[in-house]
Amino acid sequence: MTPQKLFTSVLTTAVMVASLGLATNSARAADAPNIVLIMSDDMGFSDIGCYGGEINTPNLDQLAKSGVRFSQFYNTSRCCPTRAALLSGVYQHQAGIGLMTGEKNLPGYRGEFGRNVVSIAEALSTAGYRRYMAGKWHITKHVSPDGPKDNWPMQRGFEKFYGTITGAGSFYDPATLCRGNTYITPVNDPKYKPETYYYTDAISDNAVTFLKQHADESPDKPFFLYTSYTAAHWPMHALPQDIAKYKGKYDKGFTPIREARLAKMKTLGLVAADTKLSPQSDNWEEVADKPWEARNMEVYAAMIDSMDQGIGRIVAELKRQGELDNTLILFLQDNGGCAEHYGRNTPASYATDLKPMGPDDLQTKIWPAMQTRDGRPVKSGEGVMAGAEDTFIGYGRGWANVSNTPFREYKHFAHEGGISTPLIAHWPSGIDPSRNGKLEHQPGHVIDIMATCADVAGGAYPKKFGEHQIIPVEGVSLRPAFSGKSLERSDALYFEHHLNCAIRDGDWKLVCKGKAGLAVKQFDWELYNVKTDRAELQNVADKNPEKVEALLAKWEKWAVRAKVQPWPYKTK
Ligand SMILES: [Ca+2]
Repeated sequence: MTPQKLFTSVLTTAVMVASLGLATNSARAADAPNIVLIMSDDMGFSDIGCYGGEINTPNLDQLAKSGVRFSQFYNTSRCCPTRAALLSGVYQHQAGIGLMTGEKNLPGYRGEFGRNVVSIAEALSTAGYRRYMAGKWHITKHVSPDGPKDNWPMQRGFEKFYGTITGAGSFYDPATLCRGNTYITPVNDPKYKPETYYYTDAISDNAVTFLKQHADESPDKPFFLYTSYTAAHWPMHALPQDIAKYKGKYDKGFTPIREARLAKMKTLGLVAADTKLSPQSDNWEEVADKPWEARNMEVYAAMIDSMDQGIGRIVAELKRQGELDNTLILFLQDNGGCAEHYGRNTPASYATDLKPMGPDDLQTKIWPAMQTRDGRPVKSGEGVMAGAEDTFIGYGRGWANVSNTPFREYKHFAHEGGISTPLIAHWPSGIDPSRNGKLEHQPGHVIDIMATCADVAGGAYPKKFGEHQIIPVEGVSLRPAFSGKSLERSDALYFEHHLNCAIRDGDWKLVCKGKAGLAVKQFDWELYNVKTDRAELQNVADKNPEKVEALLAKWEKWAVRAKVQPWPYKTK
């Protein structure tokens, strides 16, 4: 086609698109689907309604009803490594983020998203996708407003970005808040001026704005939208109207909620009918301040409720544009419920000489925020009722145990409570209606998301990007599972974070909490058949020494290949 003809064709298409209004993408080559990847933060396997929870998540439930839910999908058990594996399609160590964003001077532990990998946004740029991001980034050690910024979203494939460069922070005044490459504050951003600033809403609203702008700017192109919520990571911050919905709901403590969730999970078919609850971590009768502890869970539920409302607004905008049918929406969580103790101790004292902050003043501490913008101290510890901007509380181990019903352990760990996540896949044009509301029981991992995106976008995973050679993707496309077919996985799934290690091979899982200074073989490895014992209650390692040995050998081979070793592992 000559340039003149191409121009005429584009012009004709543009006129056609304009005349048909928003509800068309007929100009798009090969009809590649849009992709909306939504991830939440520090939530347990059974929190949302369609995975057994009592928390009100009608929008996620609706996506599940008209899509497919995966019952054995895995993350890496922590924020940074999950984001590195999710965005690159390789294990997090291979992408340089085996631990968090700290430099350990080892290839797998650089604390920086490597240039030997591409992000999904970079990969999809080669397939003509527009790429937008709203939310938490957290895969670079460089968070200063003065740079370097070469591993920030705009330098790793995204064309528009609103969100935070680092992890946790206040929902009313997030530290490291940026628009594009520029640091902003909730009060000096000319492009977003809500009546009440709340980060979850800000992420949802900016995501919707990016979708609206896309319809105006490039309706002939598919888009990739990465929406990375910080709900429901500590601090427990939520809006009063959302907290009010859960008033009194958790007054009876941990046990009734765990039991109700397990019963619902069995009804939904998410776990086997004979699944038992893992041991309960905390006794409600021994909780000293029950109203305080119940309030923490009310606020946690409200945070998730608010996120679901925002997902509803994103879905509504896709529907309004006529794009919902040809959009692959994926929802998942970055790690299991969090038993960390942050915000649960009362400081000895609070500053009394605080001054109000100006509109351009940045929160200098990421957590806890030192003060509110109007000059009040931020308070922690028992008795401080969570929710408002002058509080900073974590919901604690007892509720994290509830979030991870019926599994053992938490965020950080390779047991099922740490690494299990929902995955909802919704794509009316790409998933047969006969699969609507169905469960998919094949195991999957966040490394599969890149392969899936590349697959549906038409094979957009590059071997070379710029001047950099790109390592092969480790995950497999989930697309066959959308229609009930077998995944083309030839290897096991592997885990390592903070010496917590596991291998999932078929129905077998070998898992441990490792200890620094010991050789890998000296770790206390546990063996489970997760088909019959997903809650990991019957360790059968002693009865199956050959299986343990074989799986351990496989894990060690992977650990060397994937740059997990040598970390603090002894070789002998
Ligand atoms: Ca997290």
